[in-house]
Amino acid sequence: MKQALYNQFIERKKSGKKSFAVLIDPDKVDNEKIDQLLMLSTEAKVDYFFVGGSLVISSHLDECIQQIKSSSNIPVLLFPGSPSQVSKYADALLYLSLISGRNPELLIGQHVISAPFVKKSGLEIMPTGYMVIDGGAPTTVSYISNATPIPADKNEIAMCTAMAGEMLGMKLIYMDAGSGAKRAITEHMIEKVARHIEIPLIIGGGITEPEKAYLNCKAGADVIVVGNAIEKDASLIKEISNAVHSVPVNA
Ligand code: 1GP
Repeated sequence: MKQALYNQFIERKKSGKKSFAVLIDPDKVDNEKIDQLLMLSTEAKVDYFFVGGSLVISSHLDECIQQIKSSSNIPVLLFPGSPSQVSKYADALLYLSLISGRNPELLIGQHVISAPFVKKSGLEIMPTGYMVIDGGAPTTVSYISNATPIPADKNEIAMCTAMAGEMLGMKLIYMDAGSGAKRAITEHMIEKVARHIEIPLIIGGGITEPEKAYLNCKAGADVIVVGNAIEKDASLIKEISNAVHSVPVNA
């Protein structure tokens, strides 16, 4: 199995380097917008593109990724809302299991159905324990997943869920307050989880300011994901990227 990008995640974690991922939802961007995001992201030294969304109604996932790959070297990781969002043009797949929920379909059911197709894609597979944290309002992910999010102040539940995910063999933990969350995940929760796992920790959902991204990293996040805020104001790419990359390596 391919492991190049995951090895990079591990190397970066070991050296204390924080990463910034721009989330692109193919439903929300046209060709012109993709070009603008590519230009700004390259300039700002963005580390990864995450591509996907809870719905992805349109059928231009492949074209969207091809466009990104044709003019940028930034790795593209699929962040799929469903098994239909697998594209061989990406570099890797965040192979999500919703470990914070109790919906068997999203823990293992859909994986079983799509396994031959996913394997055939040739993508680098990154087993990811996906945890939805209450962000103050129902988000698309909480509705679609039909699973109760972890309450925002239940740090111990988040910690134990992430620990269980790691011991079950997950290679990454992704804690998500959901796209456009009213409240991003607290630093307390991030700190608690980060202290109890060794695998890289991805944090996203409702991050709208560089300061918040910085504090999240200081609390233990290894990768910060921002989508919604950037769709509204693309100049944030540079500001958030600078903030994430300015975190001291021993933080
Ligand atoms: C959502 O974590 C991502 O799944 C990013 O959230 O769109 O709120 O930045 P935002």
